[in-house]
Amino acid sequence: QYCVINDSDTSNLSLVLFQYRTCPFCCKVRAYLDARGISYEVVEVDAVLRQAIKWSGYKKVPIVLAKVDGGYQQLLDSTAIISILETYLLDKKSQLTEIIKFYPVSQFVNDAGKNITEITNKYFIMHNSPLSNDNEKSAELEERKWRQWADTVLVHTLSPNVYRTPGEALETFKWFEQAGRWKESFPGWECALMVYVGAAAMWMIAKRLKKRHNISDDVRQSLYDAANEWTIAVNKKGKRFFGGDAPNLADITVYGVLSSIEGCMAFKDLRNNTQIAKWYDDVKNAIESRMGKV
Ligand code: GSH
Repeated sequence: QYCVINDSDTSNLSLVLFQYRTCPFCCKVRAYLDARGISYEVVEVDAVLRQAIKWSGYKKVPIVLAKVDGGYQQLLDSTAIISILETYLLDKKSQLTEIIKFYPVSQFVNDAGKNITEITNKYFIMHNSPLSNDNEKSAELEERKWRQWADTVLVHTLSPNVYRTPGEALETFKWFEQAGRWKESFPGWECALMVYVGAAAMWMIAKRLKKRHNISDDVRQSLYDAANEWTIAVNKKGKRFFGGDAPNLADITVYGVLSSIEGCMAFKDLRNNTQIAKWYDDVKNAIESRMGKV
Protein backbone atom coordinates (compact mmCIF):
# COMPACT_ATOMS: atom_id res chain seq x y z
CA GLN A 1 0.00 0.00 0.00
CA TYR A 2 3.04 2.24 -0.16
CA CYS A 3 6.29 2.22 -2.09
CA VAL A 4 9.88 2.97 -1.28
CA ILE A 5 11.46 4.30 -4.46
CA ASN A 6 15.19 4.62 -4.83
CA ASP A 7 16.27 6.35 -8.02
CA SER A 8 19.76 4.90 -7.81
CA ASP A 9 18.50 1.32 -7.52
CA THR A 10 20.14 -0.66 -10.34
CA SER A 11 19.18 -4.10 -9.01
CA ASN A 12 16.45 -4.69 -11.59
CA LEU A 13 14.34 -6.24 -8.84
CA SER A 14 10.63 -5.71 -8.55
CA LEU A 15 9.57 -6.67 -5.03
CA VAL A 16 6.46 -6.58 -2.89
CA LEU A 17 6.95 -7.07 0.85
CA PHE A 18 3.99 -8.46 2.80
CA GLN A 19 4.56 -7.46 6.38
CA TYR A 20 3.42 -6.53 9.83
CA ARG A 21 5.15 -3.19 10.19
CA THR A 22 6.55 -3.94 13.65
CA CYS A 23 7.28 -7.67 13.33
CA PRO A 24 11.01 -8.10 14.04
CA PHE A 25 11.49 -10.34 11.01
CA CYS A 26 9.80 -7.81 8.72
CA CYS A 27 11.82 -4.95 10.21
CA LYS A 28 14.94 -6.97 9.49
CA VAL A 29 13.99 -7.38 5.82
CA ARG A 30 13.18 -3.67 5.47
CA ALA A 31 16.50 -2.78 7.09
CA TYR A 32 18.22 -4.94 4.49
CA LEU A 33 16.30 -3.56 1.50
CA ASP A 34 16.95 0.00 2.68
CA ALA A 35 20.62 -0.66 3.39
CA ARG A 36 21.07 -1.95 -0.15
CA GLY A 37 19.10 0.90 -1.68
CA ILE A 38 16.49 -1.40 -3.23
CA SER A 39 13.06 -0.07 -4.23
CA TYR A 40 10.06 -2.06 -3.03
CA GLU A 41 6.36 -2.00 -2.44
CA VAL A 42 4.85 -2.75 0.96
CA VAL A 43 1.55 -4.44 1.75
CA GLU A 44 0.53 -4.23 5.40
CA VAL A 45 -1.16 -7.44 6.56
CA ASP A 46 -3.86 -7.54 9.22
CA ALA A 47 -2.31 -9.70 11.94
CA VAL A 48 -5.67 -11.06 13.10
CA LEU A 49 -7.46 -11.81 9.83
CA ARG A 50 -4.42 -12.07 7.52
CA GLN A 51 -6.49 -11.69 4.34
CA ALA A 52 -3.64 -10.17 2.34
CA ILE A 53 -1.55 -13.37 2.45
CA LYS A 54 -4.33 -15.89 1.87
CA TRP A 55 -2.95 -16.44 -1.66
CA SER A 56 0.23 -17.92 -0.18
CA GLY A 57 0.38 -21.35 1.38
CA TYR A 58 2.68 -19.84 4.01
CA LYS A 59 0.95 -18.40 7.05
CA LYS A 60 3.68 -16.06 8.30
CA VAL A 61 5.20 -12.76 7.36
CA PRO A 62 7.48 -11.54 5.91
CA ILE A 63 6.79 -12.80 2.42
CA VAL A 64 8.52 -11.14 -0.51
CA LEU A 65 6.88 -11.53 -3.90
CA ALA A 66 9.41 -10.99 -6.68
CA LYS A 67 8.59 -10.45 -10.34
CA VAL A 68 10.50 -12.96 -12.44
CA ASP A 69 10.38 -14.04 -16.09
CA GLY A 70 6.96 -15.49 -16.70
CA GLY A 71 5.40 -14.58 -13.36
CA TYR A 72 6.10 -14.15 -9.68
CA GLN A 73 8.28 -15.98 -7.21
CA GLN A 74 7.53 -15.92 -3.50
CA LEU A 75 10.45 -15.73 -1.10
CA LEU A 76 9.85 -16.93 2.47
CA ASP A 77 11.62 -16.38 5.76
CA SER A 78 13.41 -13.15 6.64
CA THR A 79 16.85 -14.73 6.81
CA ALA A 80 16.44 -16.62 3.55
CA ILE A 81 15.05 -13.52 1.83
CA ILE A 82 18.17 -11.58 2.83
CA SER A 83 20.57 -14.35 1.79
CA ILE A 84 18.82 -14.84 -1.56
CA LEU A 85 18.78 -11.13 -2.39
CA GLU A 86 22.38 -10.67 -1.20
CA THR A 87 23.46 -13.57 -3.43
CA TYR A 88 21.56 -11.97 -6.30
CA LEU A 89 23.27 -8.60 -5.80
CA LEU A 90 26.75 -10.12 -5.50
CA ASP A 91 26.32 -12.47 -8.42
CA LYS A 92 25.51 -10.20 -11.32
CA LYS A 93 24.75 -13.07 -13.69
CA SER A 94 22.16 -15.35 -12.08
CA GLN A 95 18.43 -14.86 -12.02
CA LEU A 96 16.38 -15.17 -8.82
CA THR A 97 14.74 -18.30 -10.21
CA GLU A 98 18.19 -19.92 -10.41
CA ILE A 99 19.34 -18.69 -7.01
CA ILE A 100 16.33 -19.96 -5.07
CA LYS A 101 17.22 -23.52 -6.09
CA PHE A 102 20.05 -23.31 -3.56
CA TYR A 103 17.51 -22.59 -0.82
CA PRO A 104 15.00 -25.45 -0.92
CA VAL A 105 11.98 -25.27 1.38
CA SER A 106 11.58 -28.22 3.71
CA GLN A 107 8.44 -28.89 5.67
CA PHE A 108 8.25 -31.20 8.64
CA VAL A 109 6.35 -31.84 11.85
CA ASN A 110 8.39 -31.17 14.99
CA ASP A 111 8.34 -33.03 18.33
CA ALA A 112 5.47 -30.86 19.53
CA GLY A 113 3.40 -31.84 16.48
CA LYS A 114 3.69 -28.44 14.84
CA ASN A 115 4.17 -27.92 11.11
CA ILE A 116 7.52 -26.28 10.56
CA THR A 117 8.75 -24.64 7.38
CA GLU A 118 12.50 -24.36 7.16
CA ILE A 119 14.65 -23.03 4.38
CA THR A 120 17.82 -25.03 3.82
CA ASN A 121 21.03 -22.95 3.71
CA LYS A 122 19.20 -19.83 4.81
CA TYR A 123 22.24 -18.31 6.52
CA PHE A 124 24.49 -18.87 3.52
CA ILE A 125 25.43 -16.43 0.80
CA MET A 126 26.23 -18.38 -2.37
CA HIS A 127 29.42 -17.52 -4.21
CA ASN A 128 30.32 -18.36 -7.77
CA SER A 129 33.91 -18.96 -6.79
CA PRO A 130 35.15 -19.90 -3.32
CA LEU A 131 36.37 -17.12 -1.06
CA SER A 132 40.09 -16.91 -1.49
CA ASN A 133 41.45 -15.44 1.71
CA ASP A 134 41.04 -16.41 5.32
CA ASN A 135 39.95 -12.94 6.42
CA GLU A 136 36.97 -13.05 4.11
CA LYS A 137 36.14 -16.54 5.27
CA SER A 138 36.24 -15.74 8.96
CA ALA A 139 34.29 -12.52 8.44
CA GLU A 140 31.55 -14.49 6.76
CA LEU A 141 31.56 -17.12 9.47
CA GLU A 142 31.15 -14.47 12.17
CA GLU A 143 28.49 -12.67 10.21
CA ARG A 144 26.55 -15.92 9.94
CA LYS A 145 26.98 -16.65 13.64
CA TRP A 146 25.51 -13.31 14.71
CA ARG A 147 22.67 -13.46 12.23
CA GLN A 148 21.78 -16.78 13.81
CA TRP A 149 22.15 -15.32 17.29
CA ALA A 150 19.71 -12.55 16.38
CA ASP A 151 17.14 -15.15 15.26
CA THR A 152 17.58 -17.56 18.14
CA VAL A 153 18.58 -15.41 21.14
CA LEU A 154 17.93 -11.71 20.68
CA VAL A 155 14.51 -12.02 19.12
CA HIS A 156 13.20 -14.17 21.99
CA THR A 157 13.93 -11.44 24.51
CA LEU A 158 11.56 -9.02 22.77
CA SER A 159 8.00 -10.32 23.34
CA PRO A 160 8.37 -10.88 27.10
CA ASN A 161 9.59 -7.27 27.31
CA VAL A 162 7.14 -5.39 25.14
CA TYR A 163 4.17 -7.38 26.50
CA ARG A 164 5.48 -7.51 30.07
CA THR A 165 2.23 -6.31 31.66
CA PRO A 166 -1.27 -5.80 30.19
CA GLY A 167 -0.64 -2.04 30.26
CA GLU A 168 2.68 -2.34 28.45
CA ALA A 169 1.12 -4.71 25.89
CA LEU A 170 -1.63 -2.19 25.16
CA GLU A 171 0.86 0.66 24.87
CA THR A 172 2.94 -1.46 22.49
CA PHE A 173 -0.07 -2.22 20.29
CA LYS A 174 -1.06 1.43 20.21
CA TRP A 175 2.40 2.19 18.90
CA PHE A 176 1.98 -0.63 16.33
CA GLU A 177 -1.25 0.99 15.20
CA GLN A 178 0.51 4.31 14.75
CA ALA A 179 3.74 2.99 13.21
CA GLY A 180 1.90 0.58 10.90
CA ARG A 181 -0.52 3.35 9.92
CA TRP A 182 -3.31 0.86 10.42
CA LYS A 183 -5.91 3.60 10.30
CA GLU A 184 -4.99 4.27 6.67
CA SER A 185 -5.26 0.60 5.73
CA PHE A 186 -8.09 -0.82 7.81
CA PRO A 187 -11.53 0.31 9.01
CA GLY A 188 -11.79 1.55 12.61
CA TRP A 189 -13.37 -1.62 13.95
CA GLU A 190 -10.54 -3.70 12.49
CA CYS A 191 -7.91 -1.42 14.10
CA ALA A 192 -9.62 -1.71 17.47
CA LEU A 193 -9.85 -5.48 17.02
CA MET A 194 -6.17 -5.72 16.26
CA VAL A 195 -5.14 -3.47 19.16
CA TYR A 196 -7.24 -5.00 21.92
CA VAL A 197 -7.31 -8.63 20.76
CA GLY A 198 -3.65 -8.39 19.83
CA ALA A 199 -2.56 -6.89 23.16
CA ALA A 200 -4.54 -9.41 25.22
CA ALA A 201 -3.36 -12.36 23.14
CA MET A 202 0.27 -11.31 23.10
CA TRP A 203 0.35 -10.60 26.82
CA MET A 204 -0.71 -14.21 27.39
CA ILE A 205 1.49 -15.67 24.67
CA ALA A 206 4.51 -13.72 25.93
CA LYS A 207 4.31 -15.43 29.29
CA ARG A 208 4.50 -18.79 27.54
CA LEU A 209 7.35 -17.64 25.32
CA LYS A 210 9.25 -16.43 28.36
CA LYS A 211 9.20 -19.93 29.82
CA ARG A 212 9.90 -21.66 26.54
CA HIS A 213 13.01 -19.60 25.84
CA ASN A 214 14.28 -19.53 29.41
CA ILE A 215 14.04 -15.78 29.77
CA SER A 216 14.65 -14.78 33.37
CA ASP A 217 11.80 -13.30 35.42
CA ASP A 218 13.56 -9.98 35.22
CA VAL A 219 12.80 -9.80 31.51
CA ARG A 220 14.55 -6.44 31.04
CA GLN A 221 17.78 -7.98 32.25
CA SER A 222 17.62 -10.64 29.52
CA LEU A 223 17.25 -7.89 26.93
CA TYR A 224 20.14 -5.91 28.40
CA ASP A 225 22.30 -9.03 28.56
CA ALA A 226 21.70 -9.73 24.88
CA ALA A 227 22.43 -6.11 23.94
CA ASN A 228 25.62 -6.15 25.99
CA GLU A 229 26.78 -9.37 24.37
CA TRP A 230 26.40 -7.75 20.97
CA THR A 231 27.98 -4.43 21.97
CA ILE A 232 31.05 -6.24 23.30
CA ALA A 233 31.39 -8.10 19.99
CA VAL A 234 31.13 -4.82 18.06
CA ASN A 235 33.62 -3.04 20.32
CA LYS A 236 36.13 -5.84 19.87
CA LYS A 237 36.27 -4.95 16.19
CA GLY A 238 37.51 -1.47 17.06
CA LYS A 239 35.44 0.00 14.23
CA ARG A 240 32.14 1.79 14.05
CA PHE A 241 30.28 -1.35 12.94
CA PHE A 242 30.69 -5.07 13.39
CA GLY A 243 31.26 -5.15 9.64
CA GLY A 244 33.97 -2.45 9.88
CA ASP A 245 33.39 0.95 8.28
CA ALA A 246 30.03 -0.09 6.86
CA PRO A 247 27.32 -2.28 8.40
CA ASN A 248 27.43 -5.93 7.30
CA LEU A 249 24.54 -8.41 7.40
CA ALA A 250 25.06 -8.99 11.12
CA ASP A 251 24.76 -5.26 11.88
CA ILE A 252 21.74 -4.97 9.61
CA THR A 253 20.07 -8.01 11.18
CA VAL A 254 20.62 -7.04 14.82
CA TYR A 255 19.58 -3.46 14.08
CA GLY A 256 16.50 -4.61 12.16
CA VAL A 257 15.34 -6.89 14.96
CA LEU A 258 15.80 -4.19 17.61
CA SER A 259 14.13 -1.52 15.49
CA SER A 260 10.89 -3.49 15.85
CA ILE A 261 10.54 -2.24 19.44
CA GLU A 262 11.68 1.36 18.84
CA GLY A 263 8.41 2.88 20.06
CA CYS A 264 8.16 0.72 23.19
CA MET A 265 9.06 1.48 26.78
CA ALA A 266 11.48 -1.46 26.67
CA PHE A 267 13.50 0.33 23.99
CA LYS A 268 13.86 3.48 26.05
CA ASP A 269 14.97 1.38 29.00
CA LEU A 270 17.42 -0.45 26.76
CA ARG A 271 19.02 2.78 25.60
CA ASN A 272 19.25 4.09 29.15
CA ASN A 273 20.67 0.95 30.71
CA THR A 274 23.18 -0.27 28.11
CA GLN A 275 25.80 1.17 25.77
CA ILE A 276 24.03 0.09 22.60
CA ALA A 277 22.62 3.49 21.58
CA LYS A 278 25.67 4.79 19.71
CA TRP A 279 26.05 1.73 17.51
CA TYR A 280 22.28 1.62 16.99
CA ASP A 281 22.07 5.25 15.89
CA ASP A 282 25.09 4.84 13.60
CA VAL A 283 23.49 1.88 11.81
CA LYS A 284 20.18 3.69 11.57
CA ASN A 285 21.86 6.72 9.99
CA ALA A 286 23.90 4.56 7.61
CA ILE A 287 20.79 2.70 6.46
CA GLU A 288 18.56 5.73 6.19
CA SER A 289 21.15 7.58 4.12
CA ARG A 290 20.92 4.83 1.49
CA MET A 291 17.18 4.29 1.67
CA GLY A 292 14.82 5.45 -1.08
CA LYS A 293 11.88 7.83 -0.67
CA VAL A 294 8.55 6.68 0.71
N1 GSH B 1 11.45 -17.59 10.61
C1 GSH B 1 10.49 -16.63 10.12
C2 GSH B 1 11.23 -15.46 9.53
O1 GSH B 1 12.39 -15.23 9.91
O2 GSH B 1 10.69 -14.80 8.65
C3 GSH B 1 9.60 -16.20 11.26
C4 GSH B 1 8.48 -15.30 10.82
C5 GSH B 1 7.41 -15.13 11.90
O3 GSH B 1 7.40 -15.85 12.88
N2 GSH B 1 6.51 -14.19 11.70
C6 GSH B 1 5.43 -13.97 12.63
C7 GSH B 1 4.16 -14.51 12.02
O4 GSH B 1 3.84 -14.20 10.90
C8 GSH B 1 5.21 -12.51 12.88
S1 GSH B 1 6.45 -11.75 13.87
N3 GSH B 1 3.43 -15.35 12.77
C9 GSH B 1 2.18 -15.90 12.31
C10 GSH B 1 1.03 -15.01 12.61
O5 GSH B 1 1.17 -14.03 13.34
O6 GSH B 1 -0.03 -15.26 12.09
